[in-house]
Amino acid sequence: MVTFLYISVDLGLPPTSTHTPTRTTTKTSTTTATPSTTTTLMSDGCETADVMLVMDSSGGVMKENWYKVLHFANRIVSQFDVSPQAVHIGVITYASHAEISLSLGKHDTKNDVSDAIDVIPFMGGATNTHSGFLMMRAHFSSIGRPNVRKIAILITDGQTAMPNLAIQQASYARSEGIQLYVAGVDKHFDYSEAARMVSDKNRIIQIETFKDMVSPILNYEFAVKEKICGEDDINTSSSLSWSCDFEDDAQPICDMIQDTNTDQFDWTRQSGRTRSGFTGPNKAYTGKHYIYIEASDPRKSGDEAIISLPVFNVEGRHCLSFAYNMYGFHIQTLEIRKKTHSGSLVPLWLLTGEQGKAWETTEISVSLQKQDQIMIIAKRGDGYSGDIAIDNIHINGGQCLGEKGSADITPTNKSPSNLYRDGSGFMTYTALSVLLLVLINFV
Ligand SMILES: [Ca+2]
Ligand SMILES: [Ca+2]
Repeated sequence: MVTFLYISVDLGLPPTSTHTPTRTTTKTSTTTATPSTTTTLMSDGCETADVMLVMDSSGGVMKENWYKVLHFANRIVSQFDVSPQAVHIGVITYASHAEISLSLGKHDTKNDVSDAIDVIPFMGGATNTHSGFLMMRAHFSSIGRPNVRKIAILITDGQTAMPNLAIQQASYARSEGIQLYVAGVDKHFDYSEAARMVSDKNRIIQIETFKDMVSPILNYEFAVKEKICGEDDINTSSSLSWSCDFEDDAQPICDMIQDTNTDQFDWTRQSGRTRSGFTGPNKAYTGKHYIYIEASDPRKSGDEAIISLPVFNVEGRHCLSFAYNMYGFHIQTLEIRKKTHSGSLVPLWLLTGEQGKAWETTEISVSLQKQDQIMIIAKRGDGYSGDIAIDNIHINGGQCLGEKGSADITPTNKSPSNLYRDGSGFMTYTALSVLLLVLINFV
């Protein structure tokens, strides 16, 4: 029997306004104290929230990794106060098509949610991330609680089948007040695509391998929680202002600390180019000196060098920025982690593979508790052409500059209106998807 149901979702129409109720607006409202109706509803806190996990179950993930994805999903759930009054959890699973694996708020306790997640079957098929997003938006719209923060976390290994559609759906989701985060795993994860889905690159969590996702040492679920819930410490920070440009001969690595226990080698201070050709920078980013990992003999694949910033004993939101050079055939990984007072490792940032000949810069939002320490880890790849360098490290109290001014990134290839103008087929496609969703879920 086919029942006709009307879902009041704007499933295809382009947002009418270019201004969307995102965290940027919220921040403005907290500082200027002129909240509009929309912004007051969008609390950055995590006590009450509707959280949807959107999980990629495509063939690329592979069945043997699926249980790791489920385990990771449960580790994320463990970070929230699941109850009827506080946090509701829902799960969308997708591959060629999307399914509601767990209705938002269906279960009242973490244990029940966890049991439901444990038995979600692997799908296999194409990576139609846009279908997952479409279903997520429809689900939020139909049973999301009004006036409650809406959070969607995409867990994917990347390579979306139709990137433009996925980016467009992400943009619609954001315009509907859904705060989107992406946890990307494995080497095929497309960072630049994810960056176009989220409003701020700090909402991307990169995970090197499926194994790391469930590592007993690395706590990616803390990183996810920090990115989502740390937003409520946005107005707390310190007057910390620390930097190191490696120029002082008396204190060549400032007060940074080389690891001597858990890694295989040390960072080297250098001026000019590095020892091997076709890898490493030609000169420092600032001044004459920088530090780098020398990938030549005797280094082996997987060797790590860890250097830490001092313990600053400060609390709240801080911004870490630095320049990095990752040039060479065998470039492996540069990573930033936070070691907490309890010894837990929280991954904050990760970059894998060659990034070009030039120095690049980045800034990372970091939420600090007293005793927390920031670690910089470089891993050597499969050959000598893998020198990784850093320079001009800064950490300051407060938000990152990019965050302060960040607006949602609109899709750059095609604006939604353009897609409509030149793609009548897309309209049909969207309409069909909606009909399909209605039939699959409500009949
Ligand atoms: Ca060392
Ligand atoms: Ca320098």
